[in-house]
Amino acid sequence: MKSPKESALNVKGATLYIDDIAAPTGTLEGAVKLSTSARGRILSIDAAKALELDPSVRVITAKDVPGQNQIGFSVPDEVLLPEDEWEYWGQPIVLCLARTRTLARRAAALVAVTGEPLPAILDEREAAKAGHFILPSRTMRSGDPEAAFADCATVLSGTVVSGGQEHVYLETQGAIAEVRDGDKVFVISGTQGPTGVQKAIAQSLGIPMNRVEVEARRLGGAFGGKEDQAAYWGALAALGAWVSRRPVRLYLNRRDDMRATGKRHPYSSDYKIGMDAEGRILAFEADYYQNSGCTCDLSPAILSRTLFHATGAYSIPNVRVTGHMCRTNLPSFTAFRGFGAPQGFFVVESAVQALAIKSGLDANALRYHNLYKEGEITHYGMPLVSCRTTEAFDRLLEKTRWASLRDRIDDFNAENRLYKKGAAIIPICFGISFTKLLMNQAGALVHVYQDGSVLVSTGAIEMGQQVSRKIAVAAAAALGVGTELVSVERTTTLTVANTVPTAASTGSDLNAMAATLACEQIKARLVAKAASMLGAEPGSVSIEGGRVSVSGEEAELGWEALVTATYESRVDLSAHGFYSTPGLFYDMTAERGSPFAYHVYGAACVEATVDVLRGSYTLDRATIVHDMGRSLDEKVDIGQIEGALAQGLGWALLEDLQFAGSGGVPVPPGAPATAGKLLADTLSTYKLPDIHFMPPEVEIEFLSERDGPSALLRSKAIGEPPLIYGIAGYFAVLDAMRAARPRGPGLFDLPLTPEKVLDYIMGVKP
Ligand code: LUZ
Ligand code: MOS
Repeated sequence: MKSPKESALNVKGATLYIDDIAAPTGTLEGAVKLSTSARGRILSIDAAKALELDPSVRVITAKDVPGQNQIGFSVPDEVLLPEDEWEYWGQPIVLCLARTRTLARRAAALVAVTGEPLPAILDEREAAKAGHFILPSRTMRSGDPEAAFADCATVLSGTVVSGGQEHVYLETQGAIAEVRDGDKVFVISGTQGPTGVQKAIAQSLGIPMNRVEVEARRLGGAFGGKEDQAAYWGALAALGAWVSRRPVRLYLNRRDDMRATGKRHPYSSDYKIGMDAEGRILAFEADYYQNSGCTCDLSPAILSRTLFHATGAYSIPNVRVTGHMCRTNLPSFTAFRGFGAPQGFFVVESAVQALAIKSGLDANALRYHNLYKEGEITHYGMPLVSCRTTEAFDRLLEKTRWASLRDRIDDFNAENRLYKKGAAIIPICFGISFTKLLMNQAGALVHVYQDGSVLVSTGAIEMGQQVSRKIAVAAAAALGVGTELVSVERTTTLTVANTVPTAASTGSDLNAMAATLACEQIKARLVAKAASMLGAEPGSVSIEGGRVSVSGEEAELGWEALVTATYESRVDLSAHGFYSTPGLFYDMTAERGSPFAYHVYGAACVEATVDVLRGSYTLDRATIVHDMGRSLDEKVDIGQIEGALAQGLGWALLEDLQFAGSGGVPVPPGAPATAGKLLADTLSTYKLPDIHFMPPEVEIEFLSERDGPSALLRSKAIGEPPLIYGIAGYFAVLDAMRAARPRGPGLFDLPLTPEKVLDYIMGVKP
């Protein structure tokens, strides 16, 4: 199989990103002035010094917004530029433009903002106590947990904490905006969702959407960070262009990006779990305190994914789970690969681990014993069809030779005092579809040109995940030609309208299906033409591999000749395809329904070694058994699993997102202005997983194909589910450090940094 075209071009540096695109003559570069305290009221903005710097300097404030100074769509709580108050450390207050980026940055530094400090809340529990919620809390329940707890032999409760995570997309946020023909706006945006950017621009400039074109060529990674939040930067660039009547490029440097933009939501959660004497988990309750940050953004959708995945891959008959969206004075937390599911998984896995510690049962046995089985119904009322958790777990036990691995680890730990080993298996069950019903739709536009070459446009954004490769595979299969004939175009609101973001792992599921539906229309016309040319019944004509056959016999008619003949007989060689995922429904009042097209299953084992004196650790091996249906491109899918594992391990173990002064108590007006400031805000201080951190051996096996619900050509979504495997890293390190200090308490506070490991081993109270 040929290597994916996009990645080859990327490696050669032939693909262009926002900062590489040659901007039109006269382009102004943008820079933002960020707030430097957690909350305050603007008293004055003095631009005099900035304007003296260079004649090209423009300083744009909230007063310059011609339409609504509002881009929040679920809840109108997100201003483009603040009129009155700023709500977090690092919020853009003004936009500066100048002929070079350096001048723009210097101008931003020279704008003097004076403000009156206001009290701020950084911590989600404090926000909850103060009643600061984005929206009312939400509960899902099934069975009767209270009654069930009374029947349990073991019941325990505890608290679980998980930190946020910076996206560290390779390409930071940015956009290039231009006013065309006096009243139209054209924007090249680094976004996962061009329609959202288009809407935000139309709303803030006060013009209809048909005068705004948004194009997204490709992104240097996004990971959820550009699902909603790219709209902000696109709208800000458009505002700059609208006001200055000059093209504007806004491209953030890493530090501004890390300070100003949202990240994965930190959570703090309370759980209660109970099991019977046989180790069957009977009841589970949890309250999730989501730190939503200062605006709504995608927080409700993320919270719903947490609640849907509250029981992980476990069948628990009695459940009550409640999520709280706590409004705080931190950047608005947002989508990040996994979208609330990792946070939910970590809570239930911590609860199961705590049960094992308390009861003395083997954690792995406890996990295995409680896996979802075929046909079982989730706490939101959806039966699991073709459920493969046990199959994946069994195969993993076999592949890792678990019993002897456990023995080897125990022997090693008995013989070594300075190093301890550990291992853990985490199963996954991940629902595929946007949790918001209306978002499960996609469109595509396909042209077959006279020479037989094919052009496909969809709403899918290429961000390194090779979605264009998958769409090419699907379109080629639908038309009956080789993939080399298919070119997948950049995404623009001009060719496909009203698109949803490329997100929720559904990019290829939805868009490749829309492209397929368009291709099928064109193919039917080609088949009809071939039938008339060959004097055959249309039903007997097939096109495959670029060859036309009648009743299985190859005809003297190739693809190119057929296309040309069809064109010459004045038949349309273009088609629009539209797909909406069938069979989805959900009753928000009853919290019951079938919100997902299907689930992805799998299991991962991670092995780790802890250095007892230092608290540092190495990851020795990861073994993954993953259900992905029939892969549309195995190399791409393996790459996606490896990348997701790295991000999951980074979140679980390494990436320490901390804000100054967030140790709980509210920040009074007189507090040091550093409160709320992101501590590690550059790549030299924010520690990321790298090749040395990753296990030297990562083995991935796919479960064989099986009938059951899936996406097109029996494939399954790949983007997010494998990120959950990173949690196995947490429990592997926990297992090893508990070998060093067996009677210590459970510790469920992610990321499990070496500092925490050492404190645990030394018995230092957290
Ligand atoms: N985005 C969204 C997502 O709007 N809804 C979802 O359910 C979702 N899931 C994962 C990632 N992004
Ligand atoms: Mo997302 S977390 O943009 O799928």
